[in-house]
Amino acid sequence: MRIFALKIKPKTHYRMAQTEVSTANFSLTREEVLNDYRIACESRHASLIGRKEVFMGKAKFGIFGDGKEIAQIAMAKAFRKGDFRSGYYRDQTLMFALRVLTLEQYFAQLYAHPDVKAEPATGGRCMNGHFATRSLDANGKWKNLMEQYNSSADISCTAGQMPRLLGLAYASKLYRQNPQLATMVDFSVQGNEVAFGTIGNASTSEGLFFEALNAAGVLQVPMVVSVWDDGYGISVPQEYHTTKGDIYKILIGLQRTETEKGFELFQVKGWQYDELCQTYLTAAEIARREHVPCLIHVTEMTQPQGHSTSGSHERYKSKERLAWEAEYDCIKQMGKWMITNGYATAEELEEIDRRAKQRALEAKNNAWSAFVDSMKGDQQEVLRLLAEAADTCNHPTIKEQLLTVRSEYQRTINPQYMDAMKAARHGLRLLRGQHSTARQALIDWVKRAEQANERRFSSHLLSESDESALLVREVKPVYSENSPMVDGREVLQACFDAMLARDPRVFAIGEDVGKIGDVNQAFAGLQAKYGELRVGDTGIREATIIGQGIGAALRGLRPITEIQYLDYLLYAIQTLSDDLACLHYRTAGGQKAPLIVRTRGHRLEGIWHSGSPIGMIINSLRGMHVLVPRNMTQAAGMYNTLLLGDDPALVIECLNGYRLKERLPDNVGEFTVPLGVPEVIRMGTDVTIVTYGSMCRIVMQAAEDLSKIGIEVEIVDVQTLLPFDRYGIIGQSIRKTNRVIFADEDVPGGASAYMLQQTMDNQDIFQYLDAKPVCIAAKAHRPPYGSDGDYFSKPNPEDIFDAVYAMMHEASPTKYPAIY
Ligand SMILES: Cc1ncc(C[n+]2csc(CCOP(=O)(O)OP(=O)(O)O)c2C)c(N)n1
Repeated sequence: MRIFALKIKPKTHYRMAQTEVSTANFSLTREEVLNDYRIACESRHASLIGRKEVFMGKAKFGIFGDGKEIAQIAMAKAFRKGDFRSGYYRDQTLMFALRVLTLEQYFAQLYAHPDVKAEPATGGRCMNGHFATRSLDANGKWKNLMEQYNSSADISCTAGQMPRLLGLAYASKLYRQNPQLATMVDFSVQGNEVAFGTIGNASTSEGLFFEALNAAGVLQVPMVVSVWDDGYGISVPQEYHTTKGDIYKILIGLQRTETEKGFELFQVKGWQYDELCQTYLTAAEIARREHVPCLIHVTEMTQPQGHSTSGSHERYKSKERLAWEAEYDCIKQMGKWMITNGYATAEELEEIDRRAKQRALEAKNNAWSAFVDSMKGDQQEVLRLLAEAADTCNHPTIKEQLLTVRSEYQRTINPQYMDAMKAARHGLRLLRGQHSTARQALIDWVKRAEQANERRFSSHLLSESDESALLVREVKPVYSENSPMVDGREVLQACFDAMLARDPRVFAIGEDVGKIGDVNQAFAGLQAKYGELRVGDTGIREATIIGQGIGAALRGLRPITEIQYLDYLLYAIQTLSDDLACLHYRTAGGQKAPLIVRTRGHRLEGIWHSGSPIGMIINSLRGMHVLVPRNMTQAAGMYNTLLLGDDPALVIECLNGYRLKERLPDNVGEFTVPLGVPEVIRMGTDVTIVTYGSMCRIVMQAAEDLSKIGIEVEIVDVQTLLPFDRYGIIGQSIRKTNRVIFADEDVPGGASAYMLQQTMDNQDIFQYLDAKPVCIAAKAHRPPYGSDGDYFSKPNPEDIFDAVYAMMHEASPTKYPAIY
């Protein structure tokens, strides 16, 4: 055993004055060092073999962690059970070292093996290098996260991991500082868990990186960010990415001082094993103990095989650089260090490397066999069914064609599920019109296989657990004689008060949410009542507000994160779409983040305060519920529903509804609005108008005017766009009126078109229509400021009136003569 003194070289600005680090002396046994070297070698061989597999056509794309092994071995030493990782595609060695990824699983992901037993991170849904551990059991219930090393699920978008990282670290702060959470021992022990982040040097140019770092410094959360610096971002060298060509230099201002809170910064070379170990142990200790964020800039990393299988780095790296990379390869340097310090002989290292290669090859073969074998059943079955169909076919040409389909399928190299399906469907095309048991058997197989493939490739978009928000039963609001008329915002305030009182996991954050209780005061007075940790202000940083919520939700909490205005959701839409909405899907049910995102939008004033980009939202947020309550009572009921469920959701309140009077339900904390159930808010016989949100009031106004001239409009408030009308309520209305208008204030072709498509495709309304269905939308531009701007841009009651009237005129020109 050797003992090393702490020898992290202090920079002039490097201070650890506040910290007494117990890792000042640490030991590395020979056994441990040899084991580390073995893991690094296995990881390297996995990368080398993986690349070859892609070039042999056995996988479609490969991106590997070669050149980054040793720093990750060091990080693993500091990583404890209960901790979380939020990183990117280079982190395979960390995952191997933590033993949360086997070599077999690594290759299974490369091949896209669609079975969580073989590929537990994503069930074959993400390309290789997208790591994740499973936080949920097969029933979608939380596992004990304190018994495992945790990795949140990677996404491909560079720096997209940063907002979530902030939230994972923030959860520790809540667990440490909110005593009401002390019983949640499956998620935290006094907030001692560190969130480890990794990012490539080039990706630090992204705004999300700086936003997350700044927020972590403000919040003082236990987050250890590593920048893997190999000098390039694909082909683009450092000087194009970073001012002064050095991320460390430009982050110096974050460094904490004796008097100011901030970060602890470190810089260390990616090939210096012992220094890396010391640095990681030191940083993790500071973060864990003091809740101070740390950043470790790991320099002089390499990329032996280039960026990915898409190209070769010889095209953009100089000969000198390539020679340097070969010499400063981290595994080579670790080997040298081991020999110099007496840990191993050159022969021993060679032997470790030889065995590592063997082991990686063996794992590759195991994974490939398992992948291929998993499809053999389908293959044999379809070949048999096609042979049977050909045997029993009396038509010589068709028989021959069936045998051709069969032999082409049989000759397919590395056949997959789709090849079986293609062959069966092509066979059935040939068998059309025939009545044979062989044809029926093939049809039955296709139906069964469709179901199986639906599970393999399309399951888990939403929660499938018994906590699904879709299972939450309706509880109607109760009113008594004494139920007061209040401002809409007070209904919400009473609802949030009840939520905060009954569930310590709930907290709300956002711009102006804390002290003033949000810009429309739905949280007014609640910070004073529940404290800053439960109802808190944030900086103006929409993406990381969402990330803060995602990370906390991944660790068992129930955040309500607020985006102040719907128009500013665009700042966060990438994180919502790429990270939150697809989380449950991309992990094949392995992780969930039941985050409630609250915002307010639709009509108010001007280009940036009256947006309703609903098409953008519903198209990019599949995997979330998107709720559009027409008033604050409906909103409150929806919040109650969501909190009982375990899916993420976006609730868009009506910006102009907070001061409108509503009756406060007696059971404001308990009543629920079921999701996917539209409400008929006005009965009528002539035309159905399908709408939602603020437009409900506009349409209602038009309906009153139409009623005066004898036209009765039925108004359906869809209430939730995702999910959409699960029980065909709109279709029922159209069956009665035979005419329909879809009205909203999105752009033409936006959510009005979506509502039309949903009812057309799923409710077969075409057969009930006596008139062409009509979509009413806003103009394609955003509304100018002022009342005229609104009137001439967004649908107004007169537009609705005229559209309905035109339909009635078409049906009966004498009864309804033309207005214009
Ligand atoms: C938002 C986004 N832009 C571009 C890409 C394409 N892309 C993938 S990796 C990469 C370079 C990243 O370089 P760096 O952050 O230094 O990490 P490295 O791959 O070198 O480890 C780029 C541009 C992406 N995945 N996401």
